[in-house]
Amino acid sequence: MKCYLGLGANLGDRAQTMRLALRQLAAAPGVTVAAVSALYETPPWGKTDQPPFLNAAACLHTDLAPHQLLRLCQRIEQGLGRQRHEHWGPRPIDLDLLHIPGVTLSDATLTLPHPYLTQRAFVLVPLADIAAGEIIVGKTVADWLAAVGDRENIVKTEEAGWETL
Ligand code: A4P
Ligand code: MG
Repeated sequence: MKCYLGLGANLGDRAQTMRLALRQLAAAPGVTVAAVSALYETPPWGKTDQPPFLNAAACLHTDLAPHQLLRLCQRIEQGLGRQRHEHWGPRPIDLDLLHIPGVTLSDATLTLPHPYLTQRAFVLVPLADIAAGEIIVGKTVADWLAAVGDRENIVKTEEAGWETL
């Protein structure tokens, strides 16, 4: 199964923590990191009185079921210092399952596609690097991106080779 993952960070050494998260995913049994976007500096969305984020997207190939992959991501978040849960608040790392082609579900722990995905430039800009033609909720990522506001505030960083695992 293919899964598109969103990565975000706005505390600590953001790029390094995101790199470590990708490495840990790549090292996990049954997970391959197939593609990684550029790294983007993005203004905080939702709760705006917090530091700016770095955001990226990755494409994973995995044998894990969606909930197993979610639990793996949560273990990696915790290992990298994710602590208090403040909804939409600051965090050293956030790993979100954005989309698994062919899978639509919503239960107590997992909603796919990720809620707000189609409204968030900080998700769509990196996702378009690796999945512009992927259809999510009836439209391509490129089409959702063309329709979303505040794209101009999403700035590609010069972290050359940041995704080198
Ligand atoms: N959950 C349900 N569906 C999913 C999914 N598809 N992927 C549940 C991951 N988790 C999912 O998430 C809370 C619960 O969501 C989990 O227990 C899981 O079972 P969390 O990561 O613990 O908490 P959170 O991140 O504060 O909440 P939430 O709703 O996931 O927030 P978001 O949507 O991740 O937004 N601005 C910028 N520029 N960049 C950002 O990355 N991120 C946020 C957080 C706000 N503003 C931002 C950014
Ligand atoms: Mg989250």
